[in-house]
Amino acid sequence: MAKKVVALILAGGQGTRLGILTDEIAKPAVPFGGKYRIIDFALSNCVNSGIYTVGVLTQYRPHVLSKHIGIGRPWDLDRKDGGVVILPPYVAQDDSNWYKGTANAVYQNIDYIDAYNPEIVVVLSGDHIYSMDYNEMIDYHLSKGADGTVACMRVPLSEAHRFGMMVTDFENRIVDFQEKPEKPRSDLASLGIYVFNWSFLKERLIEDEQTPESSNDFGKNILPETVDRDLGKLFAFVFEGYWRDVGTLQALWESNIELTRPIPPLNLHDPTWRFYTQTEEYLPAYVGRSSRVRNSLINEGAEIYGRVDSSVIFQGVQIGEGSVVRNSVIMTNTRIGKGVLIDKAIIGENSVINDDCILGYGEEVPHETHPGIYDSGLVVVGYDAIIPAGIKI
Ligand code: ADQ
Ligand code: ADP
Repeated sequence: MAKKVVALILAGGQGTRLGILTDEIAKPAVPFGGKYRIIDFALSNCVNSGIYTVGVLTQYRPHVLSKHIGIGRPWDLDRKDGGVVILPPYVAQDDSNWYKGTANAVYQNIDYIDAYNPEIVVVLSGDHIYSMDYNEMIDYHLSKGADGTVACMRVPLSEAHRFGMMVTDFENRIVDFQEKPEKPRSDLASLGIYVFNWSFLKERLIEDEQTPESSNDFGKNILPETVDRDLGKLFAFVFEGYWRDVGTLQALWESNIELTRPIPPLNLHDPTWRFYTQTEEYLPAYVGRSSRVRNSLINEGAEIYGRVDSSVIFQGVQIGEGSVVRNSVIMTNTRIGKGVLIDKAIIGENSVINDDCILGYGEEVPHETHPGIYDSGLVVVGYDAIIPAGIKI
């Protein structure tokens, strides 16, 4: 890559819609795919794209995230020149008001960025699962002579209220941008992945901070203002690869279970596009004599004596004899006793599910056991939970 690029990963979001899974940790630190955490995907995309200067902008409960990223060794980001840096907010008042919005988070770190004097800054969200070569987007951005470029995808109109929605002209220039509109004017949704010329962005951020009524957010302020007041040229880059927003429990569950298909839409085995993570050492996984395992991801340290089907089994998970785990995500070090039935559930790390429990929403779970607490059709057990023997959820 000819141009000097700095990547900024926005990793401060609280992710209220992930409920109990984000009570203690920021959304980008939520475990995913058997051994990863969500932020591993953005970090790996950076290094695979040859971007080795990465700032991670934190806010809400950054402890697990900081520990996970450490000095960045698994991603080859433990470097003297560049590398990965965790950027906490400057003024610590309470748990959620340190940064105002995403643009303020970048504004607060202008000095960090300036120190590298980059031509281009890539702003990424730390809570998406995707595989993307940012060079393609940067090349497109340069070829358009853009000030900023927004990655986008077509979505069903019923989903538009969750996204920044844009209208483009014949050459893909953005002529209208609305953040989470009730009445969308197109089906082109922003993926929250931005490429900016740094000189342009810096000027916009400084101006935005001087606007008292602004919430200092890319989607709510920077992008629509740039378009409405014609302050610069923004282009849309249509992305056609794998991209998932795992911001709801249902979406998190689905993208995990997708990995168990014979040909998964996201290929973790692509030797040219590996995803890296920081993990502890575990013993080899052991699959016992009475077990039956199919279409599943089984990670190191797992011990399986029961039946596992279409599930993601994280490291160090134990599944006892006579237990059945289907269509479920069982996170690190969870212990499942004997005779347990789990179908369509997410079980958080370090949980204990004692003998003869029945959890889940799947076909194998008898109907009368559904309390109907969550209409998402999914049972979610938080981290460190202990479910007493014989409980039905
Ligand atoms: P949302 O994801 O709803 O929409 P937001 O909640 O601002 O927007 O989160 C964006 C990213 O920034 C997330 O990774 C979040 O963790 C992080 N974040 C939020 N506030 C932060 C802060 N103060 N400091 C650091 N990080 C912070 C955005 C765009 C939409 C787009 C969708 C795509 O605003 O236009 O369609 O992403 O998912
Ligand atoms: P937000 O405030 O971020 O929109 P919500 O609390 O409304 O988040 O939750 C979003 C979705 O997740 C809802 O459909 C809700 O029913 C579901 N949900 C929330 N917590 C749980 C949980 N513990 N188990 C299963 N589904 C849940």
